[in-house]
Amino acid sequence: MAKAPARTANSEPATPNRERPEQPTRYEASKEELLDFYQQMLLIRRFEEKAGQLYGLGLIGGFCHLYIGQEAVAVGLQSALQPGKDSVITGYRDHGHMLAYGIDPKVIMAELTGRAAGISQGKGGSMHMFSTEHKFFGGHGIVGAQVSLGAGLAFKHKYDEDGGVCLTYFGDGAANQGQVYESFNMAELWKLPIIFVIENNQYAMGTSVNRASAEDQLYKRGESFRIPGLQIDGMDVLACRAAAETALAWVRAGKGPIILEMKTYRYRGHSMSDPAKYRSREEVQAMRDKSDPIEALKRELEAIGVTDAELKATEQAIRKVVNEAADFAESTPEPAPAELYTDVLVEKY
Ligand SMILES: Cc1ncc(C[n+]2csc(CCOP(=O)(O)OP(=O)(O)O)c2C)c(N)n1
Ligand SMILES: [Mg+2]
Repeated sequence: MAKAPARTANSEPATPNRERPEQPTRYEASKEELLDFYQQMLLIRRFEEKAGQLYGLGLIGGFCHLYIGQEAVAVGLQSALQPGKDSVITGYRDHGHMLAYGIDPKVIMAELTGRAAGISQGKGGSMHMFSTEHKFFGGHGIVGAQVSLGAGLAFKHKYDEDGGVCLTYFGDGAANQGQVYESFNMAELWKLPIIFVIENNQYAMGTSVNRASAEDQLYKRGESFRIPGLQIDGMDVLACRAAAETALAWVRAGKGPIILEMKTYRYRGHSMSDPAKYRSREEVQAMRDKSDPIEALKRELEAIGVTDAELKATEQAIRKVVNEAADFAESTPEPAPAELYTDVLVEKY
């Protein structure tokens, strides 16, 4: 592993990092890529709607945080990653990130309903899903904790010299957590290959970002650590993809971490048990009407000649996948009682 640059007391760092990445322009996607982005975002939307229904029916217990409205972020960013090489970690609002990674909707839905066939054997639920095979490291319920863990994953990439980059997602609320800044410091000091993705969906539970953040331009939060930041339209999947390209090029060139502030919006409450009284229906409706990432991409597809029939066929195919996932999640068995004592760490380490 490359050594950190030497520093002397009271001196400027040996490698001043004042270079700035250029603000990315929109990604120029082929028709196939546009269709792929559309399908992936629609899959997340319909999956989450179905999860909301199953929760309402009492088939999903515990917490359930839906990603509806934010689909462009996970799809745009993760489409630029190299599978099997790069890693991803996020908080509890994690179903969309898993779907964007191509993980089978059936095992995600079965985890939500607590079944043995679920991706965490039915013992993790909504907030604790992992797929080490896909280098997806959760799924974490402690706000901000995944940022430090993400720095650890990035350290591992650097230590192993495997060329991988860790995409570490966290929210606007988490951005005020102390350990985020300890992680920023270490990440820049050691030039770790990490992209800090702040999903600024405007709210942390019932608190708006402007009410909770002294500096609400969150892309600037790395300034005193010399970490550059970019503010990106998180409702535009092509802007998200372009941001990923810029950030990956920066990090893979060995320039250390970068922050992406993705301006996005969640349509549903914080979790399924949130009546969302802290904002007006009009605010949510205006976002849906003006900025919906899926509707915007649909218009682009129509403009390049994709027919109504093709779009309808896509919608039907996705509904089928989601219905099959839900049927599977309802019918596959729960873990056997003896499984209560497996997959539990009891040794000292
Ligand atoms: C350390 C810690 N403090 C508080 C909570 C309770 N909590 C759960 S989610 C949340 C809000 C986080 O909001 P944000 O980071 O914006 O993410 P979002 O839910 O919007 O995706 C809070 C305060 C927690 N889980 N962990
Ligand atoms: Mg938030």
